[in-house]
Amino acid sequence: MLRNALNAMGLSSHPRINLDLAANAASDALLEVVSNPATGKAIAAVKLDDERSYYEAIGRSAAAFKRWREIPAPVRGQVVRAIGDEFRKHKQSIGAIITAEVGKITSEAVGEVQETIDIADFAVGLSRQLYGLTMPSERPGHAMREQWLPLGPIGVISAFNFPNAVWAWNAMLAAVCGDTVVWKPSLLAPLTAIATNTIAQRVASSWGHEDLFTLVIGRDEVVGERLIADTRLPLISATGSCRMGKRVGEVVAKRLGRSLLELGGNNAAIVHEDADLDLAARAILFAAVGTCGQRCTTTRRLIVHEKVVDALLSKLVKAYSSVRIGDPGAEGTLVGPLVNARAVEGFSAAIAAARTQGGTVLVGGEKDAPAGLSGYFVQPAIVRAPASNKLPIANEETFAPILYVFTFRDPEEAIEMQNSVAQGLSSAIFTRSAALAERFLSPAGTGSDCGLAYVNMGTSGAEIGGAFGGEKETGGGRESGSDSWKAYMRRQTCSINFSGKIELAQGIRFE
Ligand code: UN1
Repeated sequence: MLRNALNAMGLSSHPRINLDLAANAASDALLEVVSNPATGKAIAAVKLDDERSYYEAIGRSAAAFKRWREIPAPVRGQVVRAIGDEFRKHKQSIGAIITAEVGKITSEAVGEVQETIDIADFAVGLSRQLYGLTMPSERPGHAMREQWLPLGPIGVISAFNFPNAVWAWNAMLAAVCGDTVVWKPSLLAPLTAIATNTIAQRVASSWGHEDLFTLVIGRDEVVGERLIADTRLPLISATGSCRMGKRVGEVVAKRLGRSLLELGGNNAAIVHEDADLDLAARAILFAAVGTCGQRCTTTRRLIVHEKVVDALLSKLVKAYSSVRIGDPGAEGTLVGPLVNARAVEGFSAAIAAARTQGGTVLVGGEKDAPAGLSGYFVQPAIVRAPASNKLPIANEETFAPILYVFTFRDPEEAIEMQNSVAQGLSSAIFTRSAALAERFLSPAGTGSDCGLAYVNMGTSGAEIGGAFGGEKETGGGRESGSDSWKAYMRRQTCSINFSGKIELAQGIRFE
């Protein structure tokens, strides 16, 4: 499957990928063995960057930036349009690599590539809309405006769980903004990164633009730490854990660079007494177990009105019991494996902690490899908090399918519980009441404290058109749609004196 997908994209003999050496590559420090999470078996070895190749890569990207910024933005948009078309062509093949490498089920893997195509389309339109403002000057015979200029080579750090689309959120916008991109992907998903970057750069090269998209793959000590400290990169956009984001934020701030952080979430859905429970159960199921609970937007906490908690839970437990867990590449599978053994350990440790803290596991919670598979499978779990509503483990983001259930009586209490965690990425409310929904979205900022707030929808599955990201320990950055592009440009305020006289602002006389 992997070989076929690479062949279909003309990548079977890529110098970084070795499909035969997988088994004995572990001893070479500059080779990373990639495993299939569904089988636990090695599927490829990937060549890593060392210090020298890292420096060269950034140098090439910095040189390419100087050429690329001279290309008018709408013409840059045409290159991005061609890149989007190429991803359309290879959607299934890239999806197959994502499935093989991180265990995402086919429809979600292909859906991720669709997200890349969507953001490419968005970026093409944007390439004619990088609008600045004009503003009236207080001085006669003066004009004022602001313009947005290319920023530089941009460093992008991405996580394993969206190994294709998160790069695209950054790279497609950066490209129309006149920036080049240096990408450090997760070491758990280098094959997707190689395929993705090669496809994009192949198109750019065919338009005469070398080194727009550069890949640096390596260990944190060799590549990651250098990248975040590198003053040649004015912006580092990082998606991943809060722990990683704190390190990136600290190092980039020290050199007074810019960082755009999209970090962990501990997302809750509030279900009111008047909610459509069938609709809520369906939405929550996807949000909680989709991608095997490994989205930053996964629903991790349910806050349910005490009058409907039993009814909702019985629907959910039934749905959880019938969800097909298995080979992520097989039709009908809804839940694939976790990404690696460490993730399984994290899952089991959280379930054990929940039990110790008085939680009741209503369904799932076991390690469980389906017949014929030896990978990192678990049964998605629902854990009911004790009557005290206290379950400290629920304050942590365990990157696995565990849904903690709390109850409330008073709608204000529900919002307070929803906002009580350290992260602030995504949130949802299920209700038929316009008043309760609007209260949740209150313009005073007293509702959800998250970057994403949904009504009658699960917490995951954002469209690319909106700005994506969150507050508090989620890092504050916004990627993807809306005006996120501004992060990839520098703003210049221009004042022009055409009066033939010198006039000072604020009425100052200096004669
Ligand atoms: C992530 O998990 O890092 O909203 C990104 C969603 C997807 C993106 C998730 N569009 O669930």
